[in-house]
Amino acid sequence: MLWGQQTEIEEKIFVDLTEVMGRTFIHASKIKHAARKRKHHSNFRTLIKLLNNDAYKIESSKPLKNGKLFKYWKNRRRLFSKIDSASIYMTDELWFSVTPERIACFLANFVKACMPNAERILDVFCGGGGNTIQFAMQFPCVYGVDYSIEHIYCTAKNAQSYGVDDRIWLKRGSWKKLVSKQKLSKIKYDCVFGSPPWGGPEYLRNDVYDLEQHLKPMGITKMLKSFLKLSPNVIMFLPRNSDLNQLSRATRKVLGPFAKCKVLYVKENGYMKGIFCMWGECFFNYEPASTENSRRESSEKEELSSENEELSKREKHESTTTTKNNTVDIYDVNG
Ligand code: MGP
Repeated sequence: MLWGQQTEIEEKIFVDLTEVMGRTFIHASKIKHAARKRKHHSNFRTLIKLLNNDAYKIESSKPLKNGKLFKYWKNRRRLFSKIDSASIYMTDELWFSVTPERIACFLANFVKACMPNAERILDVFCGGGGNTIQFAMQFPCVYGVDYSIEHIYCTAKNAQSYGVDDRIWLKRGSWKKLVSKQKLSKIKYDCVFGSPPWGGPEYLRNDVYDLEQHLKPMGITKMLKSFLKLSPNVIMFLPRNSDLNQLSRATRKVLGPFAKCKVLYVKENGYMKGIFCMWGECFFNYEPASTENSRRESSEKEELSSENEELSKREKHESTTTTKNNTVDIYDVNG
């Protein structure tokens, strides 16, 4: 076959593939072009405005006007380490909901270790791209979905700043609708991840977070069911005070009486930030505990009980619900 012919065929395959994905997702590096092409749609007109105004760009040295966000702004370098050196874009909501970079990086590395041959990851609530970007550092195709066009815009811009926009495809849409209309099922995802809205910083108002009532856009049972429609390997980032009994019940209801959910408690700088809940054989079979890790884990557990009585109560509660199956681990992303 002549070189010219071969190129033509390869190009055709590439065009066909991008058309299939183009109908559902837009490539993060071509967001401007995609917005112009679809300008008859109001969401894309908004996107054009955001792009033209360079909206939501953070000036790292300028404190935010909204005083309630001050504590998040103070920790801005933990959210995006490039915030001083590159352009980072955030809405008010993203300040409190974006996954801090080290935590997102830890998760992406963990998933890579569990699934070294994985290629396609779906990030269901991509927000400002905290997780999407770190997944894209490890995997060739990362798909990000969000109900907000502003979030899609922020993810694309932040991904450009991290140099991974060529590995990211984005889609705006309500998760409920996308799942019920089977809009995402054409692609075979190796893993589906979601860090859903917890209801804002008030999520800590009650000692125990109700995963059926307060998680958006649906309770944990429905959410798990919807994720599993797209992949057998599912991960969610949930509040540190999540009701683990509800987690167990949801797991059994959706996957059967002997199903397991692995829970990783994640700390950053010694502070508990949230839990990663994992469903899927590959996450159970992964054996992270070198002797040093085990020692660190147990000393962290001790530190926890002396630090905070409520947390220590939850630890006991965890033991009864999940450590039976050796499925609760604690990691401090700072090592
Ligand atoms: P936090 O508990 O509001 O902050 O969020 P912090 O610094 O632990 O506050 P303190 O009051 O304990 O001092 C901790 C982390 O949880 C954030 O960095 C986000 O990654 C995550 N997070 C918080 N909220 C309110 C949400 C949310 O609504 N959705 C998602 N997906 N993540 C959230």
